[in-house]
Amino acid sequence: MSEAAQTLEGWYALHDFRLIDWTLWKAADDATRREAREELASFLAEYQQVEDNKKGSTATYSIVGQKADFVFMHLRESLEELNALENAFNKSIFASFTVPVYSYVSIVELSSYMSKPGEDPMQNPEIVARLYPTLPKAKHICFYPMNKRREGNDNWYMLDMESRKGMMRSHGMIGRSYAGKVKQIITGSVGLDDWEWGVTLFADDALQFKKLVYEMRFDEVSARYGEFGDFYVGNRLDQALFNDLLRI
Ligand code: 76R
Repeated sequence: MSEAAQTLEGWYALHDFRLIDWTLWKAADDATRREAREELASFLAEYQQVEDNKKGSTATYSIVGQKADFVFMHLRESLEELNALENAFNKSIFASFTVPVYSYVSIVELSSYMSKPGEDPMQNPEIVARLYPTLPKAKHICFYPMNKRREGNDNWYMLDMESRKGMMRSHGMIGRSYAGKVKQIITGSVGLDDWEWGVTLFADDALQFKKLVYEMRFDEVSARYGEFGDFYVGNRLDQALFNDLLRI
């Protein structure tokens, strides 16, 4: 058996993608729409408070294209909290104008491929900050799930540790060349959802998503072993922009 990579886990993550039923929303009377918006605003304020208290983080983005209209990406301390959050939202008036279209359950993950031997990672504030991140207020988000291939001669999980480390080093070097342009949050989902990882990228310039993902396609770990699900890309929705989106 090959040696499993050690992983560190932080907050649990829920990516909750929704469509808005515009026909229903437009048909609703003004009072219902107002109530729905006020309730939504109080949810967003509550999420902000959790973030201010460093008990989690929530990012809200509109999604471009027909796969969804918006996404909540929630990070919280437990699966129970994530479940409570989605249930509370589902009971809201605004939620009755939305249709859930995709969700992803995972946990913030750092793997040990690049870690320094002998160091206690939890004593390193940079690592702790990456496990419990406040999601960036970047203009754009890009999310997609992925696997590492397990087929024939291309089986990531049969490779020895040294080969995997070498490939992950090369992967990390490409990633680092995008420092300051793209922020990545890798969430692990083996045993939690249908794919092995969720990749969430944040950037102020959406073109950098294309540049980074394209460059990585030529790197062995992605070229040979990467399998990818659907991509979702979007624009940041703060309270005011969410309000604009819902204006009829
Ligand atoms: O954590 C670190 O910074 C160390 C280096 C590193 C690891 C261990 C790293 C760096 N990644 C790691 C792990 Mn990554 N990453 C992806 C994708 O589209 C594709 O081809 C792949 C999707 C992107 C775009 C990306 C970006 N990374 C992983 C893992 C877990 C693998 C495992 O455990 O087997 C996956 C699935 C994955 C996928 N990676 C970086 C980036 C970027 C931008 C960096 C640099 C981060 C930085 O230095 O701040």
